[in-house]
Amino acid sequence: MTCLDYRTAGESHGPSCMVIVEGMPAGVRLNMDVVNKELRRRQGGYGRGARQRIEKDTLDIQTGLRQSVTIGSPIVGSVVNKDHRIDTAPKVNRPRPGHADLAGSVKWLTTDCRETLERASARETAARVAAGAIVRSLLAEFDIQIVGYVVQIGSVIAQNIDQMPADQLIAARNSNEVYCPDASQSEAMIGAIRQATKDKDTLGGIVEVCAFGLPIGLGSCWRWQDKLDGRLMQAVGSIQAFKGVEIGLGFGCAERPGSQVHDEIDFDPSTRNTPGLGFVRRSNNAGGLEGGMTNGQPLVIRGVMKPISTLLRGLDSVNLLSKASERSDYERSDVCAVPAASVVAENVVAFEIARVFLEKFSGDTLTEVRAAYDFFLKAACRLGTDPGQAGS
Ligand code: EPS
Repeated sequence: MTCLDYRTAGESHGPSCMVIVEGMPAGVRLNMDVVNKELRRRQGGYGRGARQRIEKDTLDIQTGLRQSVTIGSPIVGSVVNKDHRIDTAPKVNRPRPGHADLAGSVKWLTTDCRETLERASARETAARVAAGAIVRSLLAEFDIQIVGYVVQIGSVIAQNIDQMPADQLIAARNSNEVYCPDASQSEAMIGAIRQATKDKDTLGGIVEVCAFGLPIGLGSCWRWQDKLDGRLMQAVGSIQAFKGVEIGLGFGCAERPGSQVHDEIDFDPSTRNTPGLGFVRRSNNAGGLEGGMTNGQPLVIRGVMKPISTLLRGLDSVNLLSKASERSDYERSDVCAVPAASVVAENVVAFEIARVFLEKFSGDTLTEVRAAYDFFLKAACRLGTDPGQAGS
């Protein structure tokens, strides 16, 4: 059986962005509406550039399905780039500080940054979103909901979104153009992006992803490679332009004593038959992860995106041919892509969750995955009432 995994390929102005998803169990009905809706959301958000008026992203799936249902073989899909002009696009010799231009050009021994920027471009995130959105058809079978949204743009910070249930978060986030569940701050966020546009500048921010309905025990503390917190940090931290990731209280843990950090445990028998198995917490500073494993609380992860490195006003740089000091090249770009990044973060988190879910509840078919899941929940529910039960 193949472990769930995915690869992406494609250049920003090449013919298409490609994705290959391997290890999806057979028997999952793929909801293409979800996939294409996520791709559309990724293209949106206030602050996007002119490229998004050219592209109309949808996923064309070529393999792995029969009558819209997975057969267990690799799923290959592509998103067409309407702005396909990689062979004629101009050379870029003045690297943009903050972009992959300089490091990539030196690494691949070229003075034309285009060769690096085409693949380094955040256009690649269309394929990542497609991969995450594909596996959401599996997660939906187990009522796992994952919601990504914006919590900060520039210095404007969302308030009062803790404790919102999934459906409320989704509705609030969808009500404005910056994908922020705190509608009272969304206008100020839009205003900040408008000001950055006037200043020929760019803006970053913070996105948050919350996952609901996760059973206890996804991930592992046995090997560092299997710890779910580390795996999520790589997934989110590898999104283009991300510079930091935190889980739950994150860096806020540093200033508090343990008594104000750790989430004390209660038992509520009325929630015994939920994925949390009745174990409830008075807070969720751990962000749903302890020891690299899910603990039955909502999983909360945040990532910070730096401002886009292509500024209309340019930045001081060096011409790679002459070594003379010059302003960096301007490539058409976004002023703020934080709302789009929240969609990317949501879907890369979805993929990692599907991956650990199938590690624990593995099976070639959805039927077997469901049987493993049901068996585990039943056994976990009996914990403490069935002496000597471990693994038996
Ligand atoms: C990007 C530069 C811009 C963005 C692009 C990311 O591309 P272009 O120069 O073609 O306008 O639009 O993002 C996307 C194309 C996308 O679909 O997200 C960059 O340099 O990273």
